Amino acid sequence: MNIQENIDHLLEHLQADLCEVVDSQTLEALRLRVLGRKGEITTLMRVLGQVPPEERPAIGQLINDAREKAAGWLDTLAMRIAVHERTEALARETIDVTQPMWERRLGNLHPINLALDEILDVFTGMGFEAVEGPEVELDLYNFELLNLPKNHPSRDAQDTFYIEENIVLRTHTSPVQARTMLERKPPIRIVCPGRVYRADEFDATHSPVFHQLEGLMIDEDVTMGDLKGTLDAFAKRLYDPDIATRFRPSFFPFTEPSAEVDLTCVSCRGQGCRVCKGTGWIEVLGAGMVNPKVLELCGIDSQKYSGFAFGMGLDRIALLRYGVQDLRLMFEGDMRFLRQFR
Ligand code: 2U9
Repeated sequence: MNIQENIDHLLEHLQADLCEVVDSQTLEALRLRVLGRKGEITTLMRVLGQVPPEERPAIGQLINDAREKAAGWLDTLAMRIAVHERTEALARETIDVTQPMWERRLGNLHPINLALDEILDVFTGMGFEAVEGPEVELDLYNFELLNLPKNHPSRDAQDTFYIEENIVLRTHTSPVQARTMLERKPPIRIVCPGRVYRADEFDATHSPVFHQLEGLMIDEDVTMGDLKGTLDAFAKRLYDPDIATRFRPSFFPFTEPSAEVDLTCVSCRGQGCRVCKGTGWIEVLGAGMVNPKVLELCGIDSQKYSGFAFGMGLDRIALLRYGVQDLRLMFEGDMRFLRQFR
């Protein structure tokens, strides 16, 4: 084969191979095979040394022409492939802004805290301040100052968890009020939410750990009428203006007189239903005028000041609010249950 034939063959071969190229990588391999340092055209140039000197310029020109032709073809195809690859990449990277977002795993408040927040809103709106205190409490604050001396029969009813002889898990949030009375001077207007403990059975309506919110107001001339008005306004603001309150006589060592407080059944509006066992009323609160003995024990002059106090179980209110039948669901931490309260 003479050199011209070699060149023709090389170019034909290259044309055929260029037809098969689909991406920039294969094209780059082909460019190296033909134009690279050890490529086909460079190899041809080396043959030039064996050619008689008078023929060299012409043959050199042939090889140069072939190189330029090959380079031109390779460059043209390189440009086309680059455009094609860019178009494909853009199509692949297109974002469909109408696609739904990934679900964001945000947490939510526990139903008891949701109920508490609503209740706190009502009381803070009436000028009460929320105050918290320790869950591990001295016997003194949990019992003694609240007119529950040692061996008082009411202590048995509270099934206390003892840590030590004089240290208990608080059985109510009342010690927070006792501490506040010892620390501050009247007027006092506070609500005390928190976790409390009693050695109770764990069933659909009882738990050894539960939640209370208690309130205390102390000033000159505070009366049972103020208590009734406050709880009535509370019930109407929390639920609805047609919810009423009903006081029934009761007994607590820390209040005198004492009352159990019913609200119009929020489920049937007083018509009678399963929730209120047909009575039209639900028992939600306990309340009373602070026993003067408790005022004195907590350093407040019972001649000058009087006060009212009340207490409610937040768990029961949350159950009623969300139509949950079993208290245990509130404490099991089952995410399928808890995620419903968003
Ligand atoms: C002080 C003085 C008085 C707080 C009160 C109640 C009535 C009451 C219950 C409601 C449902 C407990 O969770 S429950 O079982 N509470 O009936 N609590 S008066 O009286 C106080 C508190 C502190 C210094």
